[in-house]
Amino acid sequence: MADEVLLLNFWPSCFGARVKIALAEKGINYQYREENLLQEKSSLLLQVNPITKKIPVLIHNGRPICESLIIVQYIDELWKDKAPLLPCDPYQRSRSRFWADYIENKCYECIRQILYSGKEEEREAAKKDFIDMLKVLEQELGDKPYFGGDNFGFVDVSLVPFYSWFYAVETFGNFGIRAECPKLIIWAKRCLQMESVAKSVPDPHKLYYHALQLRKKFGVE
Ligand code: GS8
Repeated sequence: MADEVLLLNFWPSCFGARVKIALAEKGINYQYREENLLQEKSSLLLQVNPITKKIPVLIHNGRPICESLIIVQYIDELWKDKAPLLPCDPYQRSRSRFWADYIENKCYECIRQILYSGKEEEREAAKKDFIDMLKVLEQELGDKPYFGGDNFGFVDVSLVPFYSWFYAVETFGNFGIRAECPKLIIWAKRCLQMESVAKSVPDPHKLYYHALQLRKKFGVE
């Protein structure tokens, strides 16, 4: 029986983009259902993720999997005929998970504060944290083409969707990111040359207008 795969997502989400990249890397056909989080959540989302009520959710043969990094690992473990996203060596796997966790704990929160915090000092602190975090990641990348070495993998999947937000973050935050971490920018552009990434990440200009709408809603100026 063919696998039934359904992704619940909201188009601006970096978390959903991770799952789309992983599915594309593995060549999995799936159905896509857009959740408009600016309006009411669907009854399906509330049913399949009653705990956090967040997207993305992957529903595989009727069974839901939540949390983007867990979903990406599930995809990697299940569909093994394509190149793995996580390394095989347990130590290298733990390192990949460490960096994905580091990104998870910092990246979105910095972007959220820079774009939407009503307090200037919070926005300024978040800008500094964001640059510091990117520099740490740039150092970890070093001269490798991808975080795991020669092949695109789990840490790349975890981070690259956030690059789409750089344009909005730089414009609304009125600061420059690109000159601070040039190697990371080259890495992001390298990843974007891959079809699986290019077709999965949100468009930076659409994200800018999405952020503009939310800033108006939250009264940030
Ligand atoms: C984050 C998902 C998330 O924040 C993951 O899947 O990796 N750690 C989780 N999803 C947001 C949309 S993206 O900004 C969401 O669903 N928000 C709805 C809500 O908070 O009610």
